[in-house]
Amino acid sequence: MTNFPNDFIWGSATSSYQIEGAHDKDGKGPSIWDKFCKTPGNVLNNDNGNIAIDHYHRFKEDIALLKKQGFTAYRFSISWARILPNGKGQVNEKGIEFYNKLIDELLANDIQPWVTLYHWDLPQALYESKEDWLNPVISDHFEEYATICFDRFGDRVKHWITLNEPWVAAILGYGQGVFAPGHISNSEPYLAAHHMLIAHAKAVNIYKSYFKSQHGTIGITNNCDWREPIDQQPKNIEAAERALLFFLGWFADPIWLGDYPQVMKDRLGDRLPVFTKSEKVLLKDSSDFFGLNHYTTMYAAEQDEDAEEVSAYGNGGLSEDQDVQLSQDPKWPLTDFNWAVVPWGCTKMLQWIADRYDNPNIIITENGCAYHDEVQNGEVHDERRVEFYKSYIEACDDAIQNGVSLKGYFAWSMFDNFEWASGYSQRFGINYIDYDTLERIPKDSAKWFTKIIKKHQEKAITI
Ligand code: PNW
Repeated sequence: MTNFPNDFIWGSATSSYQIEGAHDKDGKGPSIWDKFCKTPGNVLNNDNGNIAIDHYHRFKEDIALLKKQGFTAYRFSISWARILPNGKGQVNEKGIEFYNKLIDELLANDIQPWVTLYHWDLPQALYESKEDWLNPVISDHFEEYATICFDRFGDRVKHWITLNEPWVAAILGYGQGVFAPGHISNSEPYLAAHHMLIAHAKAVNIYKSYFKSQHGTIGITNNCDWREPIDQQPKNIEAAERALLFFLGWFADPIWLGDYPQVMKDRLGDRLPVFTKSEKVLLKDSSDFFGLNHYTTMYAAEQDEDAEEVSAYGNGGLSEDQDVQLSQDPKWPLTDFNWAVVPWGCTKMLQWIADRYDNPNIIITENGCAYHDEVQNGEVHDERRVEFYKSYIEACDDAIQNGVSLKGYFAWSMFDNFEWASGYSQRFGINYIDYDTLERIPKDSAKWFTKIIKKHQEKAITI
């Protein structure tokens, strides 16, 4: 905790479909996740977000908990289909009202809202009319939706995130088919991602052109796990670098450096769309901060032609395009989601971003872990989660010590919630949810955060 600046942002995060419930209340239209969950087998135990943790009705209680636990920032996302049930056209005033109440309640409790516009719940209507991420027209619809949000909420919201993890939406949604809308393809992810980047840039352009007087900041959040070369052979060092470029460079290079990484152009040929000159201009420097979601680390090696295709874990992207073989070190402890706990990978990830993108202001917008918790006498002693957070926050401290401009950290997640294809089987929360009663039970990790935040605030006052 020695190197965190006094104005460091300590927050926790959620997303609309994972917590809100009220899936068809007050005029909300269905999203691609409402639809995806209806097909048996798509989600473990055929769970869905119909009720989730019923945050829609319990948001006041939830904000009281944020306040009590000391958080001064809260990241949540807006459900596009709650604001525009058809994805475009008629605005649903009841949806606006919900987010107005949420934002006002946060501000009344001195908690800064960090608002994500798109956390994967695309209005189903756009999908059905084939105006989803595969169609270039989607960037106009996103711009329209974003404009409504800036216009209606921007007087009070000063921190915007356009897209959450376009890598996941593209690869898991349009490549591997494990997330909505469930497509399997080796070209659609590159097209969908291209349109996501353009949509992001257009929304930022509107914000900078017409909402300057709101004096807010806007950026994008990408996810990336660290790729450590399995040994020091040049071909494996190169493989690890290539994996990072296919993971994060894919989205960050167009924004910070002006175009897709050369290695992606070389390997993908015409499966990788090309930006026009004006799109490049719009994209360049279109993020006020570098939003990063980081969870784990894997070893990378050049794909051995003879080796059997091993995918310990589905986050390699379209690995055949990269020729990278991923693996875990058996010595690394695993979370119950099988993601390895490797804090030094976080330090290296932050350093890599600082080096490649000229030391931008980074905000970790998600970091966390899933463990199978148990309630004992009304308490949840999640020691492993406390250890996880301790070690990753120390890793952040190390990065700052080395000169990385890390400005904020959001824990994923404030609550146990609907963990996408894993349904309710995985618990990422620092607050436990009893899914029978929907009672919120603070875990030891939440109490640990309260102490850390307090300590930090005291330090800031005495200096
Ligand atoms: C993120 N991967 O998802 C999301 O932003 C959250 O909504 C989610 O609950 C959290 O992390 C935990 O999963 C990811 O395969 C999903 O690399 C998959 C991957 C990464 C992040």
